[in-house]
Amino acid sequence: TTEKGLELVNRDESGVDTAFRADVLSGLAQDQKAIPARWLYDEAGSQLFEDITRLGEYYPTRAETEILKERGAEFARHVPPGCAVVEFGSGSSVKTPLLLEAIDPAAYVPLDISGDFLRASAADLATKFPGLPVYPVEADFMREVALPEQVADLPKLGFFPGSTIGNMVARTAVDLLRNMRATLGVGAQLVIGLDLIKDRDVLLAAYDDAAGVTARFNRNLLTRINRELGGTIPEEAFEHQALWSDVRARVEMHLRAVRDVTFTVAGETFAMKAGETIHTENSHKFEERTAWMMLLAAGWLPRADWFDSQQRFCVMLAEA
Ligand code: AVJ
Repeated sequence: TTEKGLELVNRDESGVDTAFRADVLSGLAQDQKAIPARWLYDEAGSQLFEDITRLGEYYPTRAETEILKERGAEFARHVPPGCAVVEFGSGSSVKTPLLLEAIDPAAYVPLDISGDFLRASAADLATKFPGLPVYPVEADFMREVALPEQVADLPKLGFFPGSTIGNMVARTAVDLLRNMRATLGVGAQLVIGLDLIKDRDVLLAAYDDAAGVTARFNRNLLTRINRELGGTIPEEAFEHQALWSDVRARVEMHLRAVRDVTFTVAGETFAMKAGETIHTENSHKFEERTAWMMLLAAGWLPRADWFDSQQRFCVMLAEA
């Protein structure tokens, strides 16, 4: 175990992230090859995702920001005064201030597994809201997290924007929502952003933009594998693919081999036929009623929801 900032990453004697290697090797050994989406976000990948949020085709960030900006006063009416906002993830420099301004909380508690992101965004928030106590917690929020004792007696408001829940299959999403309830406690509220099912061409364009930024984001995973795991994947033999699965209500990202390929990763050999893919990300889309069902299944009672002016995105408020 070595320390990268405060973030604990397990590395072997040659410096390889052992969790990354295990996920890649087991993912490539499957019939339908698949690598968990979290590995898309190395430094280059995180920068490319930032670039994605500014693309004309990528509407979710703008739609959610519109809701947080325009409807803040309405959230505030549902939220008790002097609460602690607990954000699942380090927070974005745009969305988090919008929520904090709207509800004027007594404390802000960002939770993130990456100590580096956590400290950077906590410092940024502390400058923007000089009087607001900020208590960052480095933790895996997929599990129940012990909150700092300074917020023990405050009402809790969970914040989970960005339709990040859409990255998870139903079982994982419900497990997370249940654990959020355990973390926040009975009586807590949750503000959660969800992207909505819409015209297929609009969805696909958001994940396959004309400038090719999403393609670079997806293909960067191959670069990362080659660099960090000593891979020999011929990157030019793979193309970005975004597809809509109607039955699963999700956009899937894949890396598709355009010809037969053989390569090695961490000493193991893999072969793919032309047309075969590596599945790299799911982005589930919701309807109001499927979102309510998911929240109810996890023990959350939906109280209100808000949509952007074009009905592309939804922010829901639920109570534990
Ligand atoms: C950050 C997971 C919400 O699924 O829309 C954007 C990631 N992937 N373009 C999403 C992403 C490709 C994004 N989330």
